[in-house]
Amino acid sequence: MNTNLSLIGAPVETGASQPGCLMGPDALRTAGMADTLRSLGYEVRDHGNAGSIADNDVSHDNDAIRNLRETVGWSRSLDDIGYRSATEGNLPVFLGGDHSISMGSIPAVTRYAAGKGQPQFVLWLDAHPDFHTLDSTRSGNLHGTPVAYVTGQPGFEGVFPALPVAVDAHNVCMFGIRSVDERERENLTRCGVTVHDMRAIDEYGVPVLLDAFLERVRAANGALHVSLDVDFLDPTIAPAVGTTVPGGATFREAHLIMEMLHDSALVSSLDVVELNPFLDERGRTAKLMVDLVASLFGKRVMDRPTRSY
Ligand code: 4U7
Ligand code: MN
Ligand code: MN
Ligand code: MN
Repeated sequence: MNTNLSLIGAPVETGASQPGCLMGPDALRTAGMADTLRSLGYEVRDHGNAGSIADNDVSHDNDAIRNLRETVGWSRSLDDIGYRSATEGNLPVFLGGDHSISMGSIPAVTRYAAGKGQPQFVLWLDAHPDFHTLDSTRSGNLHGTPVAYVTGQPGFEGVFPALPVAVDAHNVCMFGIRSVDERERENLTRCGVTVHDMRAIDEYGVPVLLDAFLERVRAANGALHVSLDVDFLDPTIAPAVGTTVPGGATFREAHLIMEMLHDSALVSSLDVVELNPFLDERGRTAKLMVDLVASLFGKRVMDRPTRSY
């Protein structure tokens, strides 16, 4: 795994209905993100918070859509910053901000991977598939649309930046899903996204499902982006999120995913999104997110041989 990490703060809340994600990057910093990663042996550079380039006048005829220009502005700016960070040899860690930041982070890393001849894979850890298009969204909250955009679903053209390379929907694997809107369900099935809902985790457990996906990434020599939404976790352990859904991943399920990701050595970029510090209890969700990121970057209880594949 790349040991040069760049932290990119993305104080974005215009994609969500509830205010508060704006404070996400700073809460993750306060919970010790940079020093925790340094203590694991990484070179960590905190680039501070990015800004939006909101000098566009895009529009769309779905009147439900909220803050379209701001979100397009953020996706441009995060795409620039993320791409630069990757080309400079770093592993970008995007500190959100709501999940609309993936409309910048994923295009950036996908473009970078394509330049090296690598297909992009995405592990989406979320209660929701975020697979609405600009036409299908009812809430109009753009944090519900990033996966549709980055996989090149129709209707984003002329509004969001054109994607030089889209992520192949077959290379997206979702874990923790338990709230899917009807239009999303139809499109997910049609496009061939792998959706491991909570029932799949109950029935098979994390290792069987995750090993199969990691094996595919490895076989394709792919780049792997991990997008971790706070609401992937059960709300009893992670209350600081505006879109809680009961029945989420447990503490150990989440850590096991991170530990297996570390052992795979495949991860090339990361989003930590949807933390709303305004809804937190004495920083416990922020601390849990930092702890999960630490597991992804190699924190372990005991030294053990790396799992062989
Ligand atoms: B998140 C929702 F209707 N699907 O479109 C919508 F249920 O980034 C939720 O995963 C979107 O938190 C959740 O608004 C976006 C809703
Ligand atoms: Mn999400
Ligand atoms: Mn979600
Ligand atoms: Mn395919």
